[in-house]
Amino acid sequence: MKLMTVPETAEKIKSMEIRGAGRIARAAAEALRDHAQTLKAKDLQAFKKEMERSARVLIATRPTAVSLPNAVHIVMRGLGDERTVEEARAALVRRADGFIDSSRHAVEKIAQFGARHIRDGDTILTHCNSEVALGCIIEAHRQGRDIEVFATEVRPRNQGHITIRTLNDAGIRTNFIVDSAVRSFINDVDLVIVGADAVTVNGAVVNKIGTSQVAHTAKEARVNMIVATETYKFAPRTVMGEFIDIEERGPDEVLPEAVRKTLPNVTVRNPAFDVTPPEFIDLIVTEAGAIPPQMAYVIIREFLGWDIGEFGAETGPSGINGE
Ligand code: RI2
Repeated sequence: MKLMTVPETAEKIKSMEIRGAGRIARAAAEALRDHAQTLKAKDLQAFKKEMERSARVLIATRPTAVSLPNAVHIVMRGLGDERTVEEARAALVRRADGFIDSSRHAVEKIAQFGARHIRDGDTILTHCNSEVALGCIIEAHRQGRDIEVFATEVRPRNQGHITIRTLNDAGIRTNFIVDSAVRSFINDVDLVIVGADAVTVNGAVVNKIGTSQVAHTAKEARVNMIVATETYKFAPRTVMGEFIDIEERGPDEVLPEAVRKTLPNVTVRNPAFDVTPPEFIDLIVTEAGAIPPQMAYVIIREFLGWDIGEFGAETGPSGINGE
C-alpha cells in the first residue's frame, strides 16, 4: 500500500475526505510517522526542523478539533532530545504508534462505559457522525438491549448519511430526520448522545453545528444529554484563557456559486461547529470514566498535562469559548 505524504493527508483532512475528530488525529499521527520513517536529514537539527514544519502543515488544516494539535503534540513531544537522527526517528515512530493504539483503545473503552447509560427499550438521538457516540449505541445493541435511534441529516455535509449506514449495517432500527425536525421528535427520545471536537476547561463542548440546538431542545424536554469523547479532545489551552477557533467553511457547501451570483445581497455563513454550554450536558463519558462537565479541568490536569497546547497555540486566540 502506498503511504500518504504529509501534504496529501493535509489535503484530505481539509477537504473532509478524512473527517471525524478522532480519525483526523490518527491520520495526522500516521502521516508524521510515515514521513519520519523515510525522511533523509543531514543531522538531528534538520530532522527536527522538517518534522516541525510538517506538524504545522497538519495542524493548519482544520482549526477546531483539538484532537489534531493534541495528537501532533503527543507525537512530537521531546523530539530532538535524542542523540542521533535514527534514535529520533525510532522514538517518533514509537510515540505515533502508541497514540494510534491508545486512541483506538479509548474508543472501545468509551463504548463499554457509554453503553451502561443506555437502557433496554431506549430511543436515542444522535447528531452528526461520531465514531465514539456510535460506538456506545452499537455496544448497547450488541449487549442485547432493544434500542431505536433518531439520526439527523447534518447539513451541509450530510454526515448523517454515514451514521444511518453504520446503524443500518449494525441492524439497529433507525429514523432519519432533517436537522430542523429534532424538536418534533424529542418527546419520543430518552437520551441524546453526541461526540465532541473539543471540550473546554469549563466543560463546554464544541461539536458539529446544530449540537447546541439539539442540547437546548433536550434540556427543555428534560431529556438527558451525554457527550462521548476521548480525553485528548479536551483543550488544555483553554485553561490559559484561550478560545477554541470555530471553523467557518466555504459557501459552496451551502449554496452553489451559480445561485449565489444571482443573490448579490446575500452572504452565506457556514460555521462548521458550535458550542454547547456545560449546563446543557449531563455527563461526559471518556475512557477515563464518566464525569460531569464541571470536572473537565481534572481531565486536563490528570490526563493531558499543562504543556500539551504548545503546537496549536501558535495559531493564536480567536473564536468563541463557552457561552
Ligand atoms: P469522532 C466531527 O467533525 C463531528 O463534529 C463529530 O461529532 C466529531 O467530529 C467527533 O467525531 P467533522 O470532521 O471523533 O465531521 O467521535 O467536522 O468520530
